[in-house]
Amino acid sequence: MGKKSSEWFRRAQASLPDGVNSPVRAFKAVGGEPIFIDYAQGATLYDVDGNSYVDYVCSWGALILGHAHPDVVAAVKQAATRGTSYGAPTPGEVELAELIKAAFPSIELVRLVNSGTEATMSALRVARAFTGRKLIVKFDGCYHGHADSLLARAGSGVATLGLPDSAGVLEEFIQFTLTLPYNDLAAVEAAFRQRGREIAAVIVEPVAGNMGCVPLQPGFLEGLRKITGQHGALLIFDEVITGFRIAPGGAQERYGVRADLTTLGKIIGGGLPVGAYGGRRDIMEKVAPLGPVYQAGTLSGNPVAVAAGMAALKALQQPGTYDKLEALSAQLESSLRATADSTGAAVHVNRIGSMLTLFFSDALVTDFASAKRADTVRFARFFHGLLARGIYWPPSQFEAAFVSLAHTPADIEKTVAAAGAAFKELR
Ligand code: KE4
Repeated sequence: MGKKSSEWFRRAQASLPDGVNSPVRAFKAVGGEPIFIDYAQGATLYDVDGNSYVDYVCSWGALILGHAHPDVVAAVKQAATRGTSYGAPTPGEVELAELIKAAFPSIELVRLVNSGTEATMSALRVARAFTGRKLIVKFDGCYHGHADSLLARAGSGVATLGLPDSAGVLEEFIQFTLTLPYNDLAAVEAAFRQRGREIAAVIVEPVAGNMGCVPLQPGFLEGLRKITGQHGALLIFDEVITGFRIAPGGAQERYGVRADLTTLGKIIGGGLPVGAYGGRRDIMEKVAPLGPVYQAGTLSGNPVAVAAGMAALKALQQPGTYDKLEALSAQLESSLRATADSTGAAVHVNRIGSMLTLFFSDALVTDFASAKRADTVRFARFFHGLLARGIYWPPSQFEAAFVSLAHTPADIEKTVAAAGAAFKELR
């Protein structure tokens, strides 16, 4: 821990809850104090003590191009000179909406907001208004932002009336949230058999990133699509992480299953605050002022954020972008597996595209229950072993690591060498 970082952390704790503006940044899951970042460039972070790190957090997935991408910086600079916010419609937000629709054929109408939380909260409201039903199904271990009705998790196995996962979330707020085991289609079928007519929507991370990276079993998305269709419930894909990450059109493009509503965030803002929710026109026409579902935002579609998002999405359209990400990510996965094997470390790597998690578990991780069996103490020691060697891995076993287009094979080699040394320290 650098001296200046410690000083900043102390000072931050006097003004911010535990010195951070989002809990996962505080290193609570791995111990120690967070490092304070001075600046970043490409795949590298520089902390206030002058240390540098290969970054695999990438602003929790937002920075698929890497930090301070020249196109994004130029677009932000140019937009800012024209004013930072008008609270009135602008051509840029229309163009960003069109870029999103071009990648997601299931999105006929879209509303820009300022975060993934706003996107999912609004999508649920629209789903309830459209169907006239109350119940929402989510999956244990999936995180969809911090809206009250989504801060719920299974109390036990099958369909469960949510138990608050956060103080201040009243049971009344989540009594209409059913939480099911991820990847368990039988549990979904049972819930719909029991209460199908009350279920407004199923919301799912089509590749989970928030229990660590956990892909869905083959057929699960198709099963959700079928069951929701049969019962008149909506299928909501929370693609805040996967959108433009695992393919330009996210999981819907990669797996060929269309959602009724899709939520987006992170990458579409190019590192600035942009979220979005959208989908079928007949559903989205419920949104004010066209329809009766109220949702608003002072800075929604903000011209500077939209300029960053458009620059990022346009940069991603370069030919070979996703092939390059796949090659880098595959190299990281295979080298980490080989190094773990050679040092006898009991780890499992789950990877989809350029999102991956290294679980300290000798068993497959296919849902939250199996993810929670990972050895978080060893993960914490591994995390610090990497950090001390200039690698900034996500500070939680239950988060995904991200590869960006700014990472190089040399970065991957440095990472794998550091991982090998860190694994050895665990012996
Ligand atoms: P935001 O409100 O943080 O922009 O988005 C919420 C959200 C919604 N859906 C998914 C699938 C998400 O992953 C997120 C946010 N992800 C977390 C960590 N994976 C953001 C990091 C943080 O909370 O600080």
